[in-house]
Amino acid sequence: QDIYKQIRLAKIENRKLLAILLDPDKIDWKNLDGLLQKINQSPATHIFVGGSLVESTILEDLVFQLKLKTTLPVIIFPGDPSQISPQADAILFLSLLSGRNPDYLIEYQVQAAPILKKMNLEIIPTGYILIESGNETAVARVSKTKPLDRANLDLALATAQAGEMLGNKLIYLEAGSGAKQAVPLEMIRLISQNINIPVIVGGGIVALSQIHKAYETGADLVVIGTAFENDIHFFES
Ligand code: 1GP
Repeated sequence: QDIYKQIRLAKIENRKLLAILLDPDKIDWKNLDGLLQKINQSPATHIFVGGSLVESTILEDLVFQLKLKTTLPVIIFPGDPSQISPQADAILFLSLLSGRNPDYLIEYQVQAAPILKKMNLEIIPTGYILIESGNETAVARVSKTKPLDRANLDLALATAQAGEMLGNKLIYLEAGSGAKQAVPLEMIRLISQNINIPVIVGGGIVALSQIHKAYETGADLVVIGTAFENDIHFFES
């Protein structure tokens, strides 16, 4: 329960959190040590591991290396129930609330439950909300769901509030990896002001200034994937 407690405490103390998202399919394995060194030097507070289409064996390998060579909590951010590693610290137990595909609302959770029950992973129920981003992202394609209209703030808020009422402990506002447009700042502001649980924001954030704006408007934790994947010096600029 510790990882969630820390996220919750950071929110209460207004300490902002930063996660680097590593997709085992996309990282440069030849330069893994260089990558891990950059992660250790970065301002990241968490590492998320996952992707839309990742094999469990290479996910295990990556989590093993991360636990060996970094001190940051490693949180699984799964694309499907095969992406579970007992070596990680926690898992975001996602429900794709923006979509109406029952597989991502309950079927995969049912498949994952007996596997997770045998492990010691901290489970963090997370309402996952995909926001339209100007391009089709892998999450939308793989989950076969339609993201929420980025202009419809009321619907996004109602979705986040329903997520909180269902008992989720986090709300993740996702534009999708490699999104052309990140989650709108007005949406982050409205949602963070009207729910009590921590808000994660990710997708299409490619500049440090965008990270700060997301924090200022109420994001508690920002996720950076592509920008760091493309440039391991990203946090130094
Ligand atoms: C995707 O929110 C994350 O799930 C990160 O997206 O790769 O665009 O940083 P980016």
